[in-house]
Amino acid sequence: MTQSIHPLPGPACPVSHVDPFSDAFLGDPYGFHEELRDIAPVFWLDRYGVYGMARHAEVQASLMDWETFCSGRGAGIEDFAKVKSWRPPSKLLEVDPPIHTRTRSVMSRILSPAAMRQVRETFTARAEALAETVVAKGEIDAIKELAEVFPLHVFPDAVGLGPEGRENLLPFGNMVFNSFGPPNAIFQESVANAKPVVQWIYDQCSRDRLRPGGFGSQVWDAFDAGEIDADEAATLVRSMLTAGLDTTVNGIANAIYAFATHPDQWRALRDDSALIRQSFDEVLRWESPVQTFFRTTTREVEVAGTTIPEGQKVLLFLGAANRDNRKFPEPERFDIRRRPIGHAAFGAGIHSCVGQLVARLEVELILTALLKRVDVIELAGEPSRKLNNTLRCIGSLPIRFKALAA
Ligand code: OVV
Repeated sequence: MTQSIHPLPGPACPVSHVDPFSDAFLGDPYGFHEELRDIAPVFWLDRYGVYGMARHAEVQASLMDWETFCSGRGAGIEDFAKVKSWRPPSKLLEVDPPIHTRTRSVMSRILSPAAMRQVRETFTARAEALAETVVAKGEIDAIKELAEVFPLHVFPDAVGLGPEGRENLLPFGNMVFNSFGPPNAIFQESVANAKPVVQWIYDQCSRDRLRPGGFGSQVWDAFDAGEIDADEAATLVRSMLTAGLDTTVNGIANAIYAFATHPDQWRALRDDSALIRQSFDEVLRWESPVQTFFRTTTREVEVAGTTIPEGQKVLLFLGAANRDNRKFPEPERFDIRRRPIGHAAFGAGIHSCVGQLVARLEVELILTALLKRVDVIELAGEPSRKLNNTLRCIGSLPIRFKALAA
């Protein structure tokens, strides 16, 4: 319905008039995803003048080929080669090798398996205490009282922030994730909401604000060691504060939503708690918190028969790739026994999520703590959506816990 073959000269691929940043698309993307996957492996989104890919094979291949599909010209819709970034670019997300190789190695060391073992005990105690509280309440808004509470407690503590001002973190992240899309009303509103908090975020990135030994302070240790410069250090701390909260809040929210709407899957998890970790991969596949990222072509490249010129923005639909039946049979089924190897929710290749061990730990511990106490999770009302240009967010999620017999 929204496709036509573009008359030459123009992109040598089918054209879609779909607006992937419209309220309709963001509110319920899955029908649109199917349409985009079915058009062709590569299509042109004429609303924005960008290419798109929504099938798993092409999304995955493009993520892996960082030399052709670069990040240094921005992971959003704007090409940094043509327009100046609205914020100082990330030294992690929005750079290519060789800079990226250096900054990435610092971040992956700080967020390594060994680091997770160090924070695990503290995170566990907080997950247990929170689960105790919310299960005792019985009925909660799982966004405000659970999904936001846990990451906002444990992650800023681990980074080493002070106790004040943490309410600034979510509006800031929400704004940045909106900024990867066009400057639509969703973005504008989030900018208005985040205006008062931007300076606070930047202030937290300096060394004297960060508790010695925390993740943030360890970034500054890499500065001392001469691995990165001071600007890179501050910006890497900013990356933690930008990418580490809204993502995990929605990862937890989507997990609760998935289990509340699939009682058989919660039962399956209760029967076999060894499935906890892999069940989060299925949550990520089924409702990917990060739905899209852009890349920019560094050269003319042929993809599945379509020639994309140099300097083109390409929108990669991670969430659509994760529901591609060419890769995952019956993709709309949430099934924790599936091993969704190769899902694209954390990206792939050199830019694959560097914080994913933190996200995995947080969700594992929350699910473990709930599993001990909860017989049934169910919706206690209609959830509402919160629209974001990049993230799949839930605004409110009324949940009822039926406690296990003591
Ligand atoms: C993956 C991600 C999302 C948002 C911001 C950043 C990274 C950053 O590095 O600033």
